[in-house]
Amino acid sequence: MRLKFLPLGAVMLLALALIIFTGNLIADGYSPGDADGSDAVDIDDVVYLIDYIFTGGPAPITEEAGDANCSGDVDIDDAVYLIAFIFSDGTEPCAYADPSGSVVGHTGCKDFDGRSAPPDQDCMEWIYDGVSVLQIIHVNEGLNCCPVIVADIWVDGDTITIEEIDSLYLGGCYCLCLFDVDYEIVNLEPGEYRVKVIEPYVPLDQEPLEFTVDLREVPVGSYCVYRDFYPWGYW
Ligand SMILES: [Ca+2]
Ligand SMILES: [Ca+2]
Repeated sequence: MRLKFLPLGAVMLLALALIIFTGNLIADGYSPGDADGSDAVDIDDVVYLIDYIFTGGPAPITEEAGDANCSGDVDIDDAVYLIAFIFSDGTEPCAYADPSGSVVGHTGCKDFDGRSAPPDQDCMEWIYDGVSVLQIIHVNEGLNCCPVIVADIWVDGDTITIEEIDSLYLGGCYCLCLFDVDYEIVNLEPGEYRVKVIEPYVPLDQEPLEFTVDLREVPVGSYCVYRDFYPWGYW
């Protein structure tokens, strides 16, 4: 009843504020994983997603709310992700765990019979999946020719460092060789990164294999440095 006695301008202002407030809630009011829009991420969201995916139940309140793992679509992986989060202390919806890297494969000592990069090139080729996984191939990595191929890989802010370790200290041979080595870095957010490679057989006065790339704009690419000293360029 009191409202009746408010000046018309004040009433209109109040109404406008309510519209703006409610509009913002509709536009922005979702949380990743809160598929049913209850303001909580819990088992109900898992049930809701399963109902949507398998039995034609109602869709998540927004695509983003249902996409718990931020993969770009809503599927059973989101339900599995939520179950891990709720029951197994898994990662929060759309949060990135700490990035980490590892060696996932490598060639043997190369003989350059038809390979793309000639032996005087020291190259990094990369593919980013747009979400969290960066695959890097170090083409023509110089190492001991009887290697145990390992590397220390760490991500510090926007810098990715790959320190390749010379296995000679583990008992190698008296020769060097070129290899292609595959690395994988997971939980890496899209963004611009400085990639630094520390190579055991590149002297400090030589150009380092180091470059900057914005993975959002260049998810696939390569960067090479010319080398004319052993073990590069010797063929
Ligand atoms: Ca919910
Ligand atoms: Ca998803």
